[in-house]
Amino acid sequence: MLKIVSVVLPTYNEKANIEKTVEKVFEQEKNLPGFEINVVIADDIRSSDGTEQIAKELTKKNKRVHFIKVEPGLGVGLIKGHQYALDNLHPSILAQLDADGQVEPDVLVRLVGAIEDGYSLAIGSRFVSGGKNKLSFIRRLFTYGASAFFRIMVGPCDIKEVTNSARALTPALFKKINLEKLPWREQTFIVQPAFLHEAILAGATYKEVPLVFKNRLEGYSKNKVFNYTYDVITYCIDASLNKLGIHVRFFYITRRIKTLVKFSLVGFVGTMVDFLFYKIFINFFLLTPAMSKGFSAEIAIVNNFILNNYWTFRYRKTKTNIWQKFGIFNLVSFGGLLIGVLIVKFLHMTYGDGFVYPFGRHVAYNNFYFFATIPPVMLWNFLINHLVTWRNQED
Ligand SMILES: Nc1nc2c(ncn2[C@@H]2O[C@H](COP(=O)(O)OP(=O)(O)OP(=O)(O)O)[C@@H](O)[C@H]2O)c(=O)[nH]1
Ligand SMILES: [Mg+2]
Repeated sequence: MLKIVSVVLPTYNEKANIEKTVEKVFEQEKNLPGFEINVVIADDIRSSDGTEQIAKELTKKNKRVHFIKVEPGLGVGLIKGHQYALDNLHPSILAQLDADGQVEPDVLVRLVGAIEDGYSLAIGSRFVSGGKNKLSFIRRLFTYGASAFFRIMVGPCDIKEVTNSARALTPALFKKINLEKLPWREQTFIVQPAFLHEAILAGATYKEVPLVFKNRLEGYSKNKVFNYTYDVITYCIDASLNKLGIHVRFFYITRRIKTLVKFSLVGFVGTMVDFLFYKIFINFFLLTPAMSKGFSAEIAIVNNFILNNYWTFRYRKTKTNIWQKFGIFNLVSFGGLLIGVLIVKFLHMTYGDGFVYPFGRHVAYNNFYFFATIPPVMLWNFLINHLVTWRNQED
């Protein structure tokens, strides 16, 4: 009796790649004596490019190709794909690969080999001998950074590759994984490192096998590197809090309030810029604190506009062009600027120019005037930009 290895191929608009990938996966069978390959294509319901039609044709031509339609998200594709295989195909090994031809399917032979050697989890890796990462500099930096951060914060230290999907595992291990804790329904690639983490908590014995990752054959990337970075950082913090016995669902919460977190970070950077110029205007141009605050606040406004437009609210669809947005941003931020100037003016008039001497250092009063403006101005800025400048106008 041949043993079955099921290979899940998650797809989201992969019409140009799916046929070729399936063909290449089946080609591996000759190098897997004793095994029969079954493919499960888990196509995202948002796929609109005809992937479904091509995949369905493939299922007609080959009974060992299976097709399911799944809710949005890479994690949903992978998990539902494995669940389908377990329910319908009696697999001895569960495997998964990208469907875009980036990874040569011959990695399947090495993944299956590791499971045959007794490991319960095999990880395709660009970082072991024979592995290669042929992506752009930014992508390589991300892969490396994510891996380092994951190993330090979450561990184990000896896993080198945490952010790709080429893996194989035993059904027994899959069933032990706590899907309640795994954020597999989130629309992000975080399922890649998170799945590893949960598998290890479930007692996985693992081995990395070499993998060459090149640029995708056709189609476009669904990987949003900046969002993914954010998710990796918050997931790792969450996991290390868990290790300390603190269960606050940090990952989920920070995902829900992501816009606010980004906006606050921009606000923080803007405040540094504001403060820097405030001090320059006071100390080098000898302007009054209130006037310095007026100029420095305007510089910070430009800084914040650029960061918010190209980062915080990048994916918002608005009907206004960039100059209109900049105009509105300035107009509403002017409220914040005015609040800041008035607070500084009031405090300066009340307390004048003086110094305090904490720890033997002298600190000018005008520093405190500046910091007193931060909370009210931030509150004003967030509310007004949330409600006006970047209001979603998709309809
Ligand atoms: N079902 C499903 N599949 C997805 C989703 N996002 C990505 N995929 C598939 O998962 C695989 C990996 O996605 P890619 O967009 O190639 O991500 P990547 O390989 O990190 O990025 P590139 O290097 O630019 O290709 C591909 O086969 C995609 O079609 C999704 O939301 N749902
Ligand atoms: Mg890809």
